[in-house]
Amino acid sequence: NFSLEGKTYVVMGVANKRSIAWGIAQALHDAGARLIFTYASERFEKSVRDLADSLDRDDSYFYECDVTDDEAIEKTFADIKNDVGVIHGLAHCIAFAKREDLQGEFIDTSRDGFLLAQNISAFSLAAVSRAAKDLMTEGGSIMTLTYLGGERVVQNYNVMGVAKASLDATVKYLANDLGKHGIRVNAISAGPIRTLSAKGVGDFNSILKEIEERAPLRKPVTQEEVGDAAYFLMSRLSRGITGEIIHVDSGYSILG
Ligand code: 0WD
Repeated sequence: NFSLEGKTYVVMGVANKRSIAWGIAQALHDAGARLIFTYASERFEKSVRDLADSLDRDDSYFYECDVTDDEAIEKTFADIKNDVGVIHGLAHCIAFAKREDLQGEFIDTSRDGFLLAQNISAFSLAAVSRAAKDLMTEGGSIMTLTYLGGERVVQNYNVMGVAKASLDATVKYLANDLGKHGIRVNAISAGPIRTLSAKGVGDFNSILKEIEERAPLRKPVTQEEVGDAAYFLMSRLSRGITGEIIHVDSGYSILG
């Protein structure tokens, strides 16, 4: 059966109703799951709580967790352990790069900008997986969000493309480490979706237009479509899949 009733999932990275993380949260909720939300700073707390309030259940939990801070990660998962005990999965929907590094040429990326993007967008998956592992005593499913710009050059994606390449490799190494504990680790490579983060990418409109004109399905993907794929990855339907990068992108990645 496909229900997530009785299961608990951590969703990291809901910023607002356009966030891909919110599409994932809704899909997991609709399947009966209990949700735990984490947000980067106080600034996002109200919008995350307001969104969660629109779901018809009152056993959600909320924690502030800046993933650049080891102590914050440790504290967040200690608190989760204390408040709910076992978790069954985690959706990592977090990335960041400086706006100036998401336009022009990659070659101009600063050391700081490079390391910041790697830290928040790639290393953080390893850091939160390590902390979450101890709460996944019944096995689990960890997933992250990646993008085609990590596999090949996408104009303006620059430093974030390199961070996504690193994230994709991180998924594989984590899958290898955690498989023996019954924990799977996968990524969804989402097509472009207009979100807060997408605003930072130079000329995002022409990326979307290209999807409408050339992707096999001739339309951009939605948060709901990514959410349903996330639901599949969290459910037992995907129990044989780990270390995989699933493209939910209207088929765009098959084009040359
Ligand atoms: O086209 C797109 N939008 C695509 C996005 C296509 C393919 C992949 N993705 C990826 C992004 O790279 C990212 O990994 O999906 C993920 C989610 O991005 P999003 O939904 O496009 O963007 P947004 O709604 O801005 O969410 C990004 C989150 C925010 O949420 P919270 O509530 O946690 O603040 O990443 C967060 C950001 O604030 N974030 C951090 N979270 C914790 N610690 C940090 C941090 N230091 N920095 C940024």
